Amino acid sequence: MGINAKNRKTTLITGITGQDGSYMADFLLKKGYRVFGLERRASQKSRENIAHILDKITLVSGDLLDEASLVHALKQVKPDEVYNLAAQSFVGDSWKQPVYTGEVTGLGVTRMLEAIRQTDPKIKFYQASSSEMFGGVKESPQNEKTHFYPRSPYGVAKVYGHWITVNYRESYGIFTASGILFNHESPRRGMEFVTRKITHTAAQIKLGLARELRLGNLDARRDWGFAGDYVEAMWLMLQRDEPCDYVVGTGETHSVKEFVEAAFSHLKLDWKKYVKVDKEFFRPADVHVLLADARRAHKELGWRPKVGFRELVTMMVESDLERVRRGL
Ligand code: NDP
Ligand code: GDR
Repeated sequence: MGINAKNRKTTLITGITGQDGSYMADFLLKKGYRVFGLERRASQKSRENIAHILDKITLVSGDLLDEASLVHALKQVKPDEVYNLAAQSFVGDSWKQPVYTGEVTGLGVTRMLEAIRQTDPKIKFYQASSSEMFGGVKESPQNEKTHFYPRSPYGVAKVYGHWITVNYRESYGIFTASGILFNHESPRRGMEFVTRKITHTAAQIKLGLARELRLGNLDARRDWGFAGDYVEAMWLMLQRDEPCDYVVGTGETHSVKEFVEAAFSHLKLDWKKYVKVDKEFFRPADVHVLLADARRAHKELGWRPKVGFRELVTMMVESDLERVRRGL
């Protein structure tokens, strides 16, 4: 790698056990960083996404609900950069747990920023903001100037997290960047999100282990990219001379139905025979269409997505086919 120990940067990643946290850890290890990950207490650890790098990273205990634990983690790790990727990230559950979602996904950001301010305000901070903040979109495509109109308790909490990130930059001069990322997926995506639910169930159907796939709104449209591409954009935001906020997405939008068609046709299955629309999976208020205008990220970060829609679907279906075959 050619980086001597003195010049090695240190990072603390919250949400390291999740999809993005694990890809970020892979990416920063390749860049030569010392990687620490914040892990919350649980009787059963969820380390599947980081199993392949456990010997290369250090896990420290902490929780976005507990500011003292964050101060303690920062004092222990002494990071140059913090990537705040932890959240209650499932939009559907945010109506069932609205206060909890606000505590973790919203106020959790303030707890981390306060911990940074008190410990070492030179630490650079990345906040995982979301296209869900655009919600009932006011213009299309959406860029950094588009008005927010969140449509879920999750989206509302993310708007708070975004503005408190801007506020700590403006109030205290802390280097904070908010990445407004559109949906990004991968074989490490949680099973409850629609893309993974589709690819995993389609693989089970192909192998005779499931008979149907129950979904909600098939007409919802999303700008879906590959998570492995998006962590690079997060890192690039913290390497700028001046902190700024960026929209990150592919600039293409597809419906849930199109995702289903692509996944089933890759397995040579007729999706219409297996997919059932079920009221249980509709939301009290949905986001109907999202589409990124990521020109600022192209221009200032030199970032562009590498994996396209079809390639992403194929990658996820093939991975799930292999997993289901192995009985996972
Ligand atoms: P995941 O749901 O896969 O990961 C969430 C992570 O947060 C897990 O590691 C989880 O730990 C951790 N976590 C949850 N609650 C707490 C807590 N109270 N204290 C500490 N850690 C906690 O999310 P993604 O990787 O998909 O997303 C990463 C971030 O990006 C999230 O903030 C999400 O809201 C945001 N985002 C995601 C997008 C996407 O399309 N993926 C798009 C835009 C924004 P555990 O393993 O213990 O549950
Ligand atoms: P989203 O992702 O809400 O965009 O949030 P999700 O995959 O959950 O839903 C996308 C769209 O699909 C529709 N849908 C279903 N969704 C789920 N989960 N299950 C179903 O059975 C189903 N049927 C239809 C939904 O109604 C919705 O319109 C993700 C998360 O990663 C957030 O954390 C992140 O901020 C945003 O992406 C950008």
